[in-house]
Amino acid sequence: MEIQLWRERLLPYELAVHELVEKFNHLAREHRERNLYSPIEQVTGRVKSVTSILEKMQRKGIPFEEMEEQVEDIAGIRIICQFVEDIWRVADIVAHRSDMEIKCEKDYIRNMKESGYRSYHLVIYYTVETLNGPKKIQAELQIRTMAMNFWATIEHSLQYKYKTNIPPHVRERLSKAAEAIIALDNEMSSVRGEIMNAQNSSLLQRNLVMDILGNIENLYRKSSKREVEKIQDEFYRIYASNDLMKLKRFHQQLDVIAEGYRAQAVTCDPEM
Ligand code: 0O2
Repeated sequence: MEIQLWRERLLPYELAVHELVEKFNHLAREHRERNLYSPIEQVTGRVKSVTSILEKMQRKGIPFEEMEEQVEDIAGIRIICQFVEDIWRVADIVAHRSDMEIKCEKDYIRNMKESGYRSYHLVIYYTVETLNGPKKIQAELQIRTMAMNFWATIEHSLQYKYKTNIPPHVRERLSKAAEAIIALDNEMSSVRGEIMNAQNSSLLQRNLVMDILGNIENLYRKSSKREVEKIQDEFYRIYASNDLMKLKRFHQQLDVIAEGYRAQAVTCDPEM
């Protein structure tokens, strides 16, 4: 295939990767905006290189006409989670979406690969809009924990260095490291509840502080400097006390004050 044709062929995959990364990042943002723990920690994506596609087709004896159906990971999205439980939540979210249709799953978590590789893969159908109309393509979602990703990244780079012949003593070390990763993930899962509570509180605190600062900034424009300084001092005092309940109450009170000024501004607006 000529290079120009490759580019044309891969263009919808580039669009799909771009859109999917944005959609999963948006999901994480939506959780945070609602003060909810996000099962998605990080999202990356890539379109498989032409060399890598050719290598896979050669290795699996895939003819050109079947490339798009049989090479399932031309568009690849990697979703990194904190805990193993988050992986199943992400999979569930994908299963319930109307813009992604699951073709198949490859569960290398319950069925670890011989190499020690662990990750949960979903091959999905996803439609992108192109100049020639809608095009349904495949994308591979690799969903894994940070610990699994750490192992896979190192092992992948060793595969490049040694090709298929990773020396037995390195293999053995990798295998031991894979066991340590399982133990680490299990350990983290056992304290997941506590970690999530702590993360939720700090998220809530962050959003409250951002809201409060926004309100104080607005009040600067509409109320007297002395009054705002008093409010600001009160905020610093409550913030320093590290008491989330007090911060919540202060946030509510400030909202009422700010609302009053907004109402005043509306009724006094000469444009009205
Ligand atoms: P890339 O783009 O460099 O990551 P396969 O026969 O395993 O090549 P298959 O059956 O089509 O491929 O799908 P599978 O097994 O789900 O693997 C697809 C991708 O999963 C691989 O892409 C890797 O990213 C990852 N993967 C699978 N097995 C391993 C493993 O043992 N170690 C690591 N580090 N990653 C693995 P590619 O094709 O390698 O390309």
